[in-house]
Amino acid sequence: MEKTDTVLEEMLKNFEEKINRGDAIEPKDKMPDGYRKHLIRQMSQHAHSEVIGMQPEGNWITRAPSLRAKQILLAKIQDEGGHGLYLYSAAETLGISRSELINQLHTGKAKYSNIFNYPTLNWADIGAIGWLVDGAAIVNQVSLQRTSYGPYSRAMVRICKEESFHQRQGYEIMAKMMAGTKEQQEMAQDAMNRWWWPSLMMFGPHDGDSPHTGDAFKWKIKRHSNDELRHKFIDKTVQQAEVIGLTIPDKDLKWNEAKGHYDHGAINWDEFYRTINGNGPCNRQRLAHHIKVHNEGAWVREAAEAYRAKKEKAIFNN
Ligand code: FAQ
Repeated sequence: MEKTDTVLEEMLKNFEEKINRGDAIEPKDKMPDGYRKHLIRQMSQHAHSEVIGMQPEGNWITRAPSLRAKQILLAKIQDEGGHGLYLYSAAETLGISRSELINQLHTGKAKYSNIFNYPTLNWADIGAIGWLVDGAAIVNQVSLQRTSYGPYSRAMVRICKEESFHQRQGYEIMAKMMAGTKEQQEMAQDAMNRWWWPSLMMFGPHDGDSPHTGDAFKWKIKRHSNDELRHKFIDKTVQQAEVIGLTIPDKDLKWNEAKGHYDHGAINWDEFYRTINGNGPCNRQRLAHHIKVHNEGAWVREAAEAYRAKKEKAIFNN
């Protein structure tokens, strides 16, 4: 056996022992290339989702119905930008640069969540995003707090705290509209009808059709499967909808006593794959906007880099 093979085997053994003990893997630890690539893919897609997700909500900042609502929405969108930054920084610890991550987004190599390719047509959509989209994101991210990669899991702890505020502000908007006029109630129900199914798609394909789940479980990146988390989200959301008088747009939704959760109707996977492969209602608009703003911001990055280089020179010359 070659010496390099022995070193590699030893490295793999140490890594697997750590994973099996439930220890966190840290940036300077040796890790298999597959683990590193898997994380870069997932974490970068997660970061891109946070940042692209600012667009549908940003569309309503100037039209928020009150100063209070505008302040809350501004704070929420700013939080999402911050989440993107934590996640990009965490992904960079795996040895990829921010500019490469952004390049992968712009060239279509990296995905972002299906959900942000739908339009926000009225104020009720802002309620639906907070309640359903952030609600789904929390279920997924609470599980990821125990993911095996240290920087990712620590980012999740902080992000989850902020997401629960986001979910409540969305639910408050929906509850207010449901306590309002008939037109407001209809707007809220219409938003619910449009956002429900894409929110269920956020959890990814069914377990049997999810190519990455096997490795994700083996490496403890995922702690729960796509379907387990989807069910968790449905079970808690059905009750919240009932409290404020909204109807879940699924005639096949039924409590399953034996399984201890709701069974749901068929998800339109053609729509899901069409959307994540670039052909949803707003994909081109979302990406074009990101590219435009990124290019317009080049001077800010250049100025920040020049400032950093100047500081570094001053420190080393002293
Ligand atoms: N959208 O084998 P799997 C938020 C892709 S944050 C697009 O099951 P995996 C906060 C998947 O990438 C929301 N693509 O994959 C907010 C793969 O394609 P690839 C983002 C999806 O990774 C709120 C293929 O399908 N959260 O909302 C989606 O094991 C409001 C096969 O799938 C995260 O990213 C999808 N929904 O499981 C911000 C959480 N689902 O890469 C602003 C972290 C699957 O081979 C406003 N991510 N695909 O080309 C995860 O937990 C996982 O990556 C899953 C997918 C569960 C999303």
